[in-house]
Amino acid sequence: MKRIVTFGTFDLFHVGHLRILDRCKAIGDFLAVGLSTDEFSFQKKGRYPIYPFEQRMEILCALRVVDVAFAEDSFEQKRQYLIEHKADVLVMGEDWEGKFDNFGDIVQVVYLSRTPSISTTAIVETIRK
Ligand code: C2G
Repeated sequence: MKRIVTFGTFDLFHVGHLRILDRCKAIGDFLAVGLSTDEFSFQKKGRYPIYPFEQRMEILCALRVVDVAFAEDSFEQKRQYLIEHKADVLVMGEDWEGKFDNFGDIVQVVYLSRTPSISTTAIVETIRK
């Protein structure tokens, strides 16, 4: 049972999110997703998500490829999350390339290419116009 863990805000869920989750699941047998809380998202991005945590959680848990999702409150707790969820592999989009290599002592760290030309920020801008 190869356990994959990934993290994200997954706001305004789009195919870029779906594809990386699909690719995470294809690497192993069990996928646990750390979902950024609203507060943590604010710390990361300087704005609150459009969809509140509960709705982002509901969408994630409805996906066939997601086996479990949990709250991600901070970067500082990431090692603890990985241990708690018995991660074998930490997978992140390439925008995080290198940022999580320090967990290489407990998990394999994999960075996957992002889906081009789609992002929550771009969607928000388009809607605003
Ligand atoms: N992603 C992607 N392609 C896109 C957009 C996003 O592959 N077009 C990936 C990101 O690389 C990330 C995941 O989808 O791995 C979730 O993206 P976000 O919700 O933007 O998550 P982020 O803000 O990067 O949070 O501790 C890590 C953070 O919680 C990651």
